Amino acid sequence: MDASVDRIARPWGSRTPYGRHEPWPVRVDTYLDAGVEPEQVRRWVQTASVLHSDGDAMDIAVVDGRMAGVRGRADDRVNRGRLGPKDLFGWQANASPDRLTRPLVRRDGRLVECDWGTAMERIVARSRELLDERGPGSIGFYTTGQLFLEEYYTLTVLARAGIGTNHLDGNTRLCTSTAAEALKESFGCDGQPGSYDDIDHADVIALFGHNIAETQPVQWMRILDRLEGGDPPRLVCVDPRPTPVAREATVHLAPRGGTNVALLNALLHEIIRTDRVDHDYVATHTVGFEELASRVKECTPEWAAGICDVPAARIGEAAELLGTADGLLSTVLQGVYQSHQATAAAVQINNLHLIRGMLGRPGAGVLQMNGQPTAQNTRECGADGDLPGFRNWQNDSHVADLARVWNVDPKTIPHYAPPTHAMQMFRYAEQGSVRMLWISGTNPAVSLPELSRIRSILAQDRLFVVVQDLFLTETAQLADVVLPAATWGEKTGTFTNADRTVHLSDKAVEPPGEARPDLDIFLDYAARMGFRDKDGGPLVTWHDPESAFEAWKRCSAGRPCDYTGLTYDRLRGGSGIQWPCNEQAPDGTERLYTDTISWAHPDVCESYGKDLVTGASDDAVEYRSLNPDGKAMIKAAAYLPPHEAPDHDHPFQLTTGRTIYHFHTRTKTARAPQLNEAAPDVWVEASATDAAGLGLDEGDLVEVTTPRGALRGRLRVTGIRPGLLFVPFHYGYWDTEAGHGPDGDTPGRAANETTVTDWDPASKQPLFKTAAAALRLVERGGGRSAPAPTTAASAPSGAHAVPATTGGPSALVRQSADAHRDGREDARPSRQEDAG
Ligand SMILES: Nc1nc2c(c(=O)[nH]1)N[C@H]1C(S)=C(S)[C@@H](COP(=O)(O)OP(=O)(O)OC[C@H]3O[C@@H](n4cnc5c(=O)[nH]c(N)nc54)[C@H](O)[C@@H]3O)O[C@H]1N2
Ligand SMILES: Nc1nc2c(c(=O)[nH]1)N[C@H]1C(S)=C(S)[C@@H](COP(=O)(O)OP(=O)(O)OC[C@H]3O[C@@H](n4cnc5c(=O)[nH]c(N)nc54)[C@H](O)[C@@H]3O)O[C@H]1N2
Ligand SMILES: [Mo]
Repeated sequence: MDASVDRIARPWGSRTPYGRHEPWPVRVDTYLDAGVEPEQVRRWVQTASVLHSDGDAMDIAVVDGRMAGVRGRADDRVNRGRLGPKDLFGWQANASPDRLTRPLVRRDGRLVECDWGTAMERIVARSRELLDERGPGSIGFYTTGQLFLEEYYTLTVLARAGIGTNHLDGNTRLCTSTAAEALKESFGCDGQPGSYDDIDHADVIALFGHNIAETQPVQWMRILDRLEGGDPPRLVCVDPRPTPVAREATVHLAPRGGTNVALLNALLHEIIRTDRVDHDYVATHTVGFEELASRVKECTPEWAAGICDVPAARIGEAAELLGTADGLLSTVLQGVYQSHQATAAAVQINNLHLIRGMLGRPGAGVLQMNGQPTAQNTRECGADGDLPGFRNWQNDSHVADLARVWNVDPKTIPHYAPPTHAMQMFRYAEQGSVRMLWISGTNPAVSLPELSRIRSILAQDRLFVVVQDLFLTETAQLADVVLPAATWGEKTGTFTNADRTVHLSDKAVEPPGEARPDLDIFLDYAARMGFRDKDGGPLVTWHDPESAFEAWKRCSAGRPCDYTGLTYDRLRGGSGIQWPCNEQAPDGTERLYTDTISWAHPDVCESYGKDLVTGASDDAVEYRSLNPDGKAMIKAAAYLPPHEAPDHDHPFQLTTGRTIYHFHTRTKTARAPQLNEAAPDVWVEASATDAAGLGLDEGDLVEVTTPRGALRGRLRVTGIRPGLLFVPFHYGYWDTEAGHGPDGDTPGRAANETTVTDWDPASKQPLFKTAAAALRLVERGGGRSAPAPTTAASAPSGAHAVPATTGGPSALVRQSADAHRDGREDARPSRQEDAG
């Protein structure tokens, strides 16, 4: 297998087939800068990818104090040496010449450089002033799914117990708040039941609104390898676009946008009708089956076919596969989470597993996926507003326990109401009750819905905006203070992937200029603010990543996400380890719920649940009467149509999402040449039928308009379902010629100019996947093609000859079957002490 492969042209590399229940073979992917030979690399520094939630373990090659490449870690349970295109090339952004190197403060309307003392004192002065004049509710923190565990935990402590605000959330709200909510609704507590190893054992893998080929390419390699091996799994794909997953699927359902609940109810109907129910499992481990059975009684495939515009026979075929699988693995992501019935739909997938008894054994699992690399930590550390360690804000004994850990009075920790979700925090800023917003590691001026509104909120004089980032992003340009952060590769910390695998990420190189790790910035702020515990000692008692990790371990003790068995040393050298990891499970825990639904008991559960239609929180009494013994909860939901339906003026549905080569608002991937060139600008996907109907062709410049706004891009004709348009949301404004957003009458290119301010009632996740839109020609393409990749879901379907996406010599990546080539031995363990 030793070969060099153009990993832009062939994103998944070559195959290492394996059979069911066999171990996934190793394939080590290595990419080094031109001119650097493996022998020259003296230091390989251990880490994992921060460009998706897979946790692909890798080593950074360091040559002369600079990053010179990356190599997958053969010993890691997650990727066995493989890396995806973003993992391979994205690190180059770290050394981009336009990194922020000094703090900036706004003076006379302009951002000017200053020293750290000046910037921090300005933030401290404003914080004190607001605390005195308006109280803690005037300060909000909006963070990310991309920092490290130690940083989130510190931020949570200072925001909740230091400032005492309820306004703390992450962009995980836009990302996987529905994953968390669906797990709480079904199992009483967040925490991923399944394991990536289930891919090795499943005979049916069902992907719901999840383009895993592009968004977690290494796990897709694993599925592709199984498809070429003995006893391959059959795939069910629910996605309106012709993704690579759809192309490999035995059954592909391409529903009308926003109709997941109707489709799922029909699948549940069929499984119950054909009695593919595991009645023993249902009786022993669940409550609520009867209600589900009666709710879906009328939801026949024919009924759903009318709503979803999918043939009833195809729904029947999918139900047959799901109903007869002996090892069913389901994965769920944004096609489900970013819609109006997000939690209701995600919960139906949990129901499917519960009624079929498909949990807690190899090959039988559900992955309510994460998106961002460290989103799991945002959630477990409470930087999404929940209480740390999956504690229940409505349970006084949980609040008291947290107060004990922090040595504060329970009253100091706001728990009078649900935490403020991000969309609400921006609303408060718009209305003027939030007067300071500290934004770390996220770019809301591109990633939140309805950007004209977000820009106007952030630009208000009365709102003091702090932005902590690597670059002068669209958001940073609107800030009052900009703090230059050190990032992955330049700082040490841990993070946890979607299947609970904890990885250590060591510092490889020095950050540029005066940039500082986010942890140091938060610690500095806590010290300057003089936050105290109830005995007058410092509230934040740690001073570096490892001491922060130790503090977090104390907070996690006895909770589902128990880290007490982990240390930095244990995480160095070998594979990542799955939590809970403690005395009972010293090597970590592959799957949850192997015996019982352990965290749903009323005394221990993280949440008493919510009404899936209104989002209202249930209380302890309701929960106890529904679920006195702490079983899994089967919650039924009726289908409700999307809030915005196509009409005469806006005849299309519009959905937005990702391509394999770019990450979010592209602050990193646009600065990696191979990735940037593979998809340099925005495009608009439409079906051949719709293009022909409007007389449009590949490469035409088109305008997409919704009631909120418009964008322009070139047309790509694909096999997307007729009636639906797709726009990638990666393209903001910082790297356009103008360098700023849409001006006057000329629409911009950001997808979120068009999206709607609306969210799922239970998870509060905004709706990025359904809107009604119009499409029109602006200018003929004249033989040009859209700047969209040809390798994945945006592959052209028309007769038009479109040049294939390739990377050329600079995208050649070495693949090796031998884990111990390339001086691998030298790298273990790769310790931080070697730095120098
Ligand atoms: N290359 C790349 N990888 C990434 C990221 C990235 O930016 N780029 N981001 C990471 C993050 S943070 C996240 S959250 C994940 C997201 O990963 P995914 O959820 O896989 O990505 P999306 O493209 O947002 O959406 C997935 C699919 O949902 C489908 N869809 C749209 N509407 C519907 C619907 O109504 N029903 C159904 N069933 N499907 C629908 C779309 O056609 C799309 O193919 O990716 C992670 N990985
Ligand atoms: N239309 C539409 N909109 C969407 C989505 C969609 O599918 N469609 N998906 C949503 C989803 S799932 C997500 S996750 C969001 C993502 O949206 P964002 O979080 O806004 O996207 P990023 O570009 O990843 O922004 C992260 C920022 O953090 C900075 N950064 C990176 N590492 C560090 C670090 O170590 N420290 C600090 N301080 N900063 C750092 C980066 O430079 C970048 O500016 O977008 C959401 N918006
Ligand atoms: Mo995400």
